[in-house]
Amino acid sequence: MKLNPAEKIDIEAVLDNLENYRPRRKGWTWRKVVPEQKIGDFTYFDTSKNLLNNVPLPASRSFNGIDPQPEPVITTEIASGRFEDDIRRMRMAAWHGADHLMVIRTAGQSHFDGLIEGTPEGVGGIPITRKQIRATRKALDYIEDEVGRPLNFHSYVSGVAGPEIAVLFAEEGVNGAHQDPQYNVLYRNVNMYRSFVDAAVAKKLMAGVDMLQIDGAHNANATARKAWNVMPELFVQHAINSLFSLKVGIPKDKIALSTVPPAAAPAPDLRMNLPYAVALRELFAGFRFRAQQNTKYIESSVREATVTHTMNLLLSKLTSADIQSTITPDEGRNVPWHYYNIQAVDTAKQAFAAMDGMQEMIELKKDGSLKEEARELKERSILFLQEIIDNGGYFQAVADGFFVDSGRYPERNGDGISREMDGGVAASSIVPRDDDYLAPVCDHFGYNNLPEEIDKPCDLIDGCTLDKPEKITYIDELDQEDNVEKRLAENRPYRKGNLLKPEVEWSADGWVNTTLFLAASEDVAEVAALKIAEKMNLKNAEVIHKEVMHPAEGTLVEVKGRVDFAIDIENLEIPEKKEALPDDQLREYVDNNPINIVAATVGNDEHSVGMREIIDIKHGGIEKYGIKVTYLGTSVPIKKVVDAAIEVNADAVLISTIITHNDIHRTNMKKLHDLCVEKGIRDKLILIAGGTQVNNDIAIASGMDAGFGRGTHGNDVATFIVEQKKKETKEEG
Ligand code: Z97
Repeated sequence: MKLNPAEKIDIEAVLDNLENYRPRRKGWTWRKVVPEQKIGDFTYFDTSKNLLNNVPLPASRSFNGIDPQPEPVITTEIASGRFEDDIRRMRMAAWHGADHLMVIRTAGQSHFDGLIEGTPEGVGGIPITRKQIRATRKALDYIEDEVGRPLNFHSYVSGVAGPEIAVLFAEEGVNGAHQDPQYNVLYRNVNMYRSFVDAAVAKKLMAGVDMLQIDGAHNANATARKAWNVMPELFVQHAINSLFSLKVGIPKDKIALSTVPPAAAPAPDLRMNLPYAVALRELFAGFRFRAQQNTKYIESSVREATVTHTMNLLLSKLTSADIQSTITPDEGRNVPWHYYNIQAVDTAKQAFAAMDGMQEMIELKKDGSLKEEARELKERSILFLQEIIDNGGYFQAVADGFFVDSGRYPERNGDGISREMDGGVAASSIVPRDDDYLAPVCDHFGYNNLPEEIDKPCDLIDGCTLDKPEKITYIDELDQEDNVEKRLAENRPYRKGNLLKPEVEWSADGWVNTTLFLAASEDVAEVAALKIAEKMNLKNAEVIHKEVMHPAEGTLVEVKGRVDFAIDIENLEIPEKKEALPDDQLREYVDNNPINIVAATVGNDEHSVGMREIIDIKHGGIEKYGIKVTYLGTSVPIKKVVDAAIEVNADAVLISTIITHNDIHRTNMKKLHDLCVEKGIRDKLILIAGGTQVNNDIAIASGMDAGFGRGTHGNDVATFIVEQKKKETKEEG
């Protein structure tokens, strides 16, 4: 299947014949970095290969649509819960520049003790299943062909079913995963021994298919009461997982440290986070760094989250990031809006483009407080490790509550997470392998009593599922009611038919977001906003953000709510889209064919702003293309306009009417047309009218060649004039 950029991805086609889908590659892919390249008018030093299909940043309009792609892999975390909707988001994210698509299912995956088949939504959340993973990887194959860049698909290996999940991921070509036994122990209360045994098995499988691994240290940041104090511990957590992974067989360049700046403004962000980032990169040189925004400080303000994200991007640039994760402000809003995923990807792309080549100009100081603080952090973390050893080792340290304590080591506040050695999920479930233990499968960890003459363990059974995917038992669905086919049937009219509803989380869910400013205190504004939402017919309305502008003068409120109607797109009258010509083309034409126009605000109208916006060079008006404008001012009689046009031998006349009563705008246009006819110059002149009440149809009906209403820019008018002139030349020729 080849995707057509003008059409939606066909989810039903993705699901078709899924039982026979095989991943076309396994393992992680980095971007193709180009050390120096020319993109548009500029030379870039820190970019990677351009995309084939893409959506550039809005401001690229002024730069010929360029879309420089930064060096680091860019992550977006997609978590609608429905993989069929995630796929559509992934496509949008990929077009904007994401190439690491992370999916976390809505259930704590580690609460499932085994694998689930099919695509259930269940109660209490959605598990990872083979069908969703396979469909997603298959869709990503199409999407990566479309954007022209490999896309890494990523999920999480955790919980007691971790090893099974690792097998599943290895079979299905998942390219990266979080795997850190400390996560299970600290946050999911899985028995500590079991967690480390499982981790060895899972890591071995991940290594076998070249997957990238991300650790779980960021969780201490998000959990600790004073996250900036856990910096020494974060190093310790990274060290434990990284060394363990190396020993199991994952190569260094596939081990990524999940690093999150532990503080955020209003704390003195850089002064705390920069020494930390520097120390981490020094201590763990050779490993990879996955930088992510700290979710702990994300409140409901999109603006605030974006600034924190941007400051974090500066840190990544000043130190390094192999993978730059992007977090959406939805963490603070509890609704995974597509567009925040996309906007966060854009934030990273924009900030990295802005900072391109920065290291050529500035350098971090090698002495002074930065160096001293980095050194101190390293010392504290090494002492922490030493204490763990002196205290009886890792397991004892966990039991003694060493981890996620809010004190800055060696200080301890006694609020760390403590787990019992013989407690937790699946305690006492480890069984020693018998002397004659034999597992005839590849990428198997630990003791295996294999016959000596064998090449590959799975030769004994004529291949395992990693070698021979046809041996995988594919179960399509377990539940005939709770499955993707039912969901797709329900929203098919919206996806494939003519109906359209706003959406946020899932296809056609009807959610909208409204922003209100209310001149009232916070408490009043919140309740009032819900009342207003009710009157606007929004169902299930909820305040998702409020910001005090002043305790008494007013509050900004964002409300989400659901609409229960749909629009039939067949009934929409969609105006023909007129694209403005690119600036370069307009300028070139006018250079070779000088254009001369007369402009005025006519009648008794003193409003000149609209007309000025269209002609003035400062506002991107038509002057900037070299068009010569004779501006006559405001309240100009039509006769004077026509006389001036004759005098300067104008190519076009622009009139504007803002204030209108008794249809004066129509009268003025007709008058202009009639007078031009009377003077015998109508054929030679392009007549254009503008104003708030004017549109193209009204203007044409009133004898003009074109009319422009609200939202018009200089380039729209210039394009019309240039195209008319071209037409005339053709007709004459
Ligand atoms: C991220 N923003 O960076 P369960 N293993 C590890 C984890 O960190 C997680 C899981 C497993 C975050 C995303 C937090 N991390 C969310 C090392 C989750 C997930 O499905 O919650 O049981 O495990 O990725």
